[in-house]
Amino acid sequence: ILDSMRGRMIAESNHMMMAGIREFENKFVNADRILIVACGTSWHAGLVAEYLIEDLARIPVEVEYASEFRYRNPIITEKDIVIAISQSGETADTLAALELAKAKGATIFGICNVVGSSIARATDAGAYTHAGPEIGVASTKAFTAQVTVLTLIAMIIGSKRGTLETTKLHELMVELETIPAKVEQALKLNDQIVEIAEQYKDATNCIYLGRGYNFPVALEGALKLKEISYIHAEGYPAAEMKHGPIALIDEQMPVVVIATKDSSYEKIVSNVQEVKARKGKIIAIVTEGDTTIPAMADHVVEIPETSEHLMPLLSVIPLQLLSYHIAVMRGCNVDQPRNLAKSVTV
Ligand code: F1P
Repeated sequence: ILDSMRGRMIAESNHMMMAGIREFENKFVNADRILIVACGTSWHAGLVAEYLIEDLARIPVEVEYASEFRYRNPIITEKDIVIAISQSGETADTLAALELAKAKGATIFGICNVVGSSIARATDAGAYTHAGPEIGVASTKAFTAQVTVLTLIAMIIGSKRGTLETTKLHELMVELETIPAKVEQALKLNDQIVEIAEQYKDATNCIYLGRGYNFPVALEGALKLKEISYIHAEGYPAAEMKHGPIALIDEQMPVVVIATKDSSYEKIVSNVQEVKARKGKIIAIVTEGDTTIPAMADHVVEIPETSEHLMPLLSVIPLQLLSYHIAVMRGCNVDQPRNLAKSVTV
């Protein structure tokens, strides 16, 4: 299965004239460290990759805001692999970050959606996401495609390095095949999300909480709400809430908790209890069949079960739908939000 998957990736990347992952495989396998540079949604995909690569391939990963990278004299060596992620492939900060890393001798792998874009051309190798054109300014399907490519990379390196056991690899490959059908299922939540959006369309603030693989998803959910509906929203690791943001919680505060069944589930139950005790309005994204968190939540959105490694591919969908419907109800232009550019080239 792995070979066929790898074959598919190589066929894609060769087709698009990027060198592809096969030629890069040994570099990845022998890397001491992987640095990921990106902005916005692509940065959130990079954070998912940090969990994936460290867990499955046991290579240290650092995820950097490309917009900050060059201002702090970063330590980069020839042994580093830098993954630059960008939907548009034109984001000036990401391009500048990869050029800085390249000048210091690092090898650059690109993950871009737009074929022939500036970032794709500046890399040593890479993979296109082929998500199709993002019609709107805010990235949505690009996130899913970026996370998918990064998942495959983590699985391939993990299996090559021997850190990902064959049985576990096989399970993940089989599960990955089920994801398109599960995405379809998650999209059927649309009508339910319209009802939730109706109740929160006039909110002025919103908190998103997640743990583990769902932490970057919490950040992404908050970013989508800010970008297209102009509601102030912040995402936090669920346990970070008690280090400050908990002061914000009262009966007016919607709190979106991404609490699917995974290794951190028990911990997030206690975070939900803390929100409940302060009368926050809980919108819980849970795994189908869960009963513990639904018993405490004001709204429950059930998504299909999957491996925690693949969960961001599903858990982001209700959050994207929620932002979309709230934005439409508020009369915002979801395709062309104010002040935002599709490619931030300055
Ligand atoms: C990065 C990004 C997007 C965001 C908006 C502004 O773009 O921050 O994530 O939704 O469009 O730009 P990119 O480098 O992935 O093209």
